[in-house]
Amino acid sequence: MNRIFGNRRIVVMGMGKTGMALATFFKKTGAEVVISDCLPEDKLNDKLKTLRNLGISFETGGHKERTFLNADLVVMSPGVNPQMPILKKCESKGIPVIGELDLVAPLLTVPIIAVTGTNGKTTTTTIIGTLLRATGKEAWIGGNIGTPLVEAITKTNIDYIVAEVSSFQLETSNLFHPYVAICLNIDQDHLDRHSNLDAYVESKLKIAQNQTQQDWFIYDRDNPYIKPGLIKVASQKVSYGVASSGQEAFLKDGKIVVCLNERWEVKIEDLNLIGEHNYKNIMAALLTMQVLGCDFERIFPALKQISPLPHRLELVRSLNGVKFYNDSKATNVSATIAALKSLPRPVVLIAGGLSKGQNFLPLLPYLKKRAKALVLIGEATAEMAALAKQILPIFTASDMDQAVERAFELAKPDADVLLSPACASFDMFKDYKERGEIFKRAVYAL
Ligand code: UMA
Repeated sequence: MNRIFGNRRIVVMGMGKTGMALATFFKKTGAEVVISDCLPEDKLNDKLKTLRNLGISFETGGHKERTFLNADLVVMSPGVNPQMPILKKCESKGIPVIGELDLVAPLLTVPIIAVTGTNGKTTTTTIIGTLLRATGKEAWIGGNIGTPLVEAITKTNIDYIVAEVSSFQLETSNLFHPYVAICLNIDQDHLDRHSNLDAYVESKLKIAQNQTQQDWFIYDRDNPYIKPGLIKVASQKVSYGVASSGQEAFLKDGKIVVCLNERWEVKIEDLNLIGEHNYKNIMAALLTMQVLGCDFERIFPALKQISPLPHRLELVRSLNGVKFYNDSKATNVSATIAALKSLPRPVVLIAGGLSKGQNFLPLLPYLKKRAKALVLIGEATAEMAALAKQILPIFTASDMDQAVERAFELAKPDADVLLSPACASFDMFKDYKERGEIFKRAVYAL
């Protein structure tokens, strides 16, 4: 590693989780590293303390041209838009600008199982990692799920890397090459970063761009956006979906059936995860297990134990016959539709936040069928209210406490309360986790 990076001047862009991990990695290789962030110093105090302790140079309050044009290599965090003029200028001067995936691709030597898709990435990545561990394999689980992939480079004695990868990471990747690539589903999201839906779909399908006949591509055959891109996928394609017409995974008579190499059947009543979207996530995971030649006898007990991750259709509490579900991770329309389809009773839906340029129209038929009322919070309130007001009663709330109190009153006695915002959280909260925690606190305060 020293030979590759030692004495080279590397600029890392962004002081988030990825940037901090990248800078730490480069420092250890002996490179001359500078980490640059657009935020002012007083917003980065903890990070700066860490960087000082590690002896890593930094700049704050903007990305200075002199710093960047003096570099031998620039590595971006996923949240950085690769179209930024300063990056284009670096490229025009012959300075390579890469993302995290292309940094790690040549340095990782164990097979990679990579999971992308609009929704369900974290759940599926976790299921695959958990099931692999249940079969005695050493699986490193990380990526967009929260532990930057660069940290896997220094791990030893691992059999597989199970990585969640986002469209932001894939957009800037040219070298990333997973052995098993999984594309769960694609629907509109992040249209504030990707120029349009086609560009978003294209980024997602880059997960398979370097795969060959020796590799595997597992995908949701029910998803209309994946199909047109399949022609470009060179690896062995395996699909899953709700209905069966002789394919390798499907739902039948209350069972998940997976039959790529051998026939595995799992009764959905044996599972803690609910909803068709979760059964499909499980199909993708079980297909991966069959590709890797794992033993069902060891997988099945572990699968039965898997529970929803926090903030994903998480049952918080039951009060006076009303159940409260926290689905704060639903940051786009299709995730909220999946939640509405999954719950058995009508709901009062708490939604809203930052729209990210989405079209909310596809929500309407599900609101009509499954929701008793809608309580709106955040910046998208007016837009969502204008669309839904013909269909169901609409209320607005200025904060989460008010939203929960109002929803509880409206839900009694025959409905449940679901927080599933269909929007990002950053207008009112630090992230979806904080939004979910504040919701839970409000529910327990009732
Ligand atoms: N920044 C700049 N210049 C810019 C843009 C950002 O300096 O032009 C700085 C910000 O001021 C901030 C830092 O960059 O200090 C943030 O970097 P980042 O947005 O890349 O965030 P990280 O903390 O590195 O987290 C990233 C992923 N975030 C995004 O892709 C936005 C995390 O996914 C991921 O867990 C982490 O790397 C580890 O791999 C989060 C996410 O929301 C959960 N992902 C999106 C999603 O899942 O939908 C894609």
